[in-house]
Amino acid sequence: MDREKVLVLGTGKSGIASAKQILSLGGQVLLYDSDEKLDRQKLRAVFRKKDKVTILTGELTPRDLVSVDLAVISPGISLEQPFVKRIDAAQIPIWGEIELAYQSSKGKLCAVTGTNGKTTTVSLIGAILRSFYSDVHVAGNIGNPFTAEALETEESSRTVLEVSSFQLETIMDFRPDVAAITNITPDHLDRHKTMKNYIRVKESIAMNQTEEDVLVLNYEDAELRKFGKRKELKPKLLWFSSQRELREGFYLKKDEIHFRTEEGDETLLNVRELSLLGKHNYENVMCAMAVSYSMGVPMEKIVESCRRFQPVEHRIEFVRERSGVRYYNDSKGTNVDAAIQALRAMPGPVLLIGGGYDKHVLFDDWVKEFSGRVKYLVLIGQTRSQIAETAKKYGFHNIMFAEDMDEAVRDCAAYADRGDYVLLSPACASWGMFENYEQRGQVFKDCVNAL
Ligand code: UMA
Repeated sequence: MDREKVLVLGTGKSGIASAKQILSLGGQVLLYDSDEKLDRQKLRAVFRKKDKVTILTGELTPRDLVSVDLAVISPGISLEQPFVKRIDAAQIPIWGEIELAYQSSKGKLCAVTGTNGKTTTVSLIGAILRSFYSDVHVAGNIGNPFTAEALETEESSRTVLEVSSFQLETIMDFRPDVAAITNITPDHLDRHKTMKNYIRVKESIAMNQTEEDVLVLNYEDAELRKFGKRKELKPKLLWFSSQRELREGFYLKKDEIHFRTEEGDETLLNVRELSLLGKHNYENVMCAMAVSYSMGVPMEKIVESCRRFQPVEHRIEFVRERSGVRYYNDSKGTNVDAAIQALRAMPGPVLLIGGGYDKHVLFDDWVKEFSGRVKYLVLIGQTRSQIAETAKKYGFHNIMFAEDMDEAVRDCAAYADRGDYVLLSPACASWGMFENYEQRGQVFKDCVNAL
């Protein structure tokens, strides 16, 4: 990287962290963002005066590409963008932020992808690894760019990464010692166009793995079961299942998590000892156990950490009880499958807040779960009419539209009876109304606490 000229695309968390990594390695940075209204002075102030950073905004011209050795792309930027195609046509290699970090990282690496459960699984793996290893890094899509951690790693480090499909699109040599895919259901089809593409991208987490590596897969996901049978797949497979006893692997039997190997069957814990709710969470726990076990953590440390683990923020997070009504924040329920899991985890009647940014997916599977569970549906955001139409198609008519989160929360509070559950689980991304799902969740919690 020494003296190389690197074009960094995007000035969000990933772009800034990538630029800093390149500068630390002696490179020079052209930091680009399509947003021409960006405050360049504010952005420049993020760096030291002596740093070799040039900021470019608006249109990227052919002149900007002269003598550029490498481009590093942020995950939120689609490869279909005309400026990205121009960079590609100029034969400048394009690495994802994850790849840049990987090239400089040391120690052992595990990486988790999948449509849902990534954040909970990665947080739990982080907690388990910390119970045994002293130098642990938790990074990636979870909100802490890998490039912000990579140069801090040593041979003794253990890193766990949450990896999104956006990030996997631009890997090259990226090879985790242990990889896991939690599940694959429709999401981000506005970007990947077809389910086939989306599945292919998710599965590429294992593309550079060898016989020395481990791949953890969910046996109950039809796509993953097919994937695991492919002949060209090199890593050792470790399965988990919430539905059946496996000959080898982690599985749920009634309320107990078991681990079976050639040496025998061991009961590890009862799910009632966990603070996490719902079957999907038991799958996350088994996935985290399988990854941590493959990373060398002794089983008793794994079990102890699972027992102590608390749910992550914005994922079926209990907010408060008011007048006998319990409020849950599932702002991280940004797609249909995640929203179904949250709905299934509620033990009583639900007043559901949904809707948001349009990712071009269908809501039928979500709506089919409403019967016998949802009392009222309060809709916000761009997709509210589409969701309302889908709900009516299945005979569900208790629907209200709200202009903002405050109105949605107040509507729910007004219609809820003692013993009901108010759940924000939108089945959509937050963009358009909020900066990200964290902000949406925080606004929800503020509105609930202000009741
Ligand atoms: N930009 C352009 N041109 C474009 C599009 C975007 O210049 O055509 C610029 C924007 O003006 C902005 C920057 O790119 O300045 C944003 O980059 P980014 O969207 O990659 O955002 P980051 O802040 O770098 O955050 C990213 C991830 N965001 C996305 O994948 C959209 C974060 O995941 C991640 O936590 C972070 O890197 C650290 O790794 C968020 C997410 O929503 C949580 N992920 C999706 C999900 O979980 O479903 C995949």
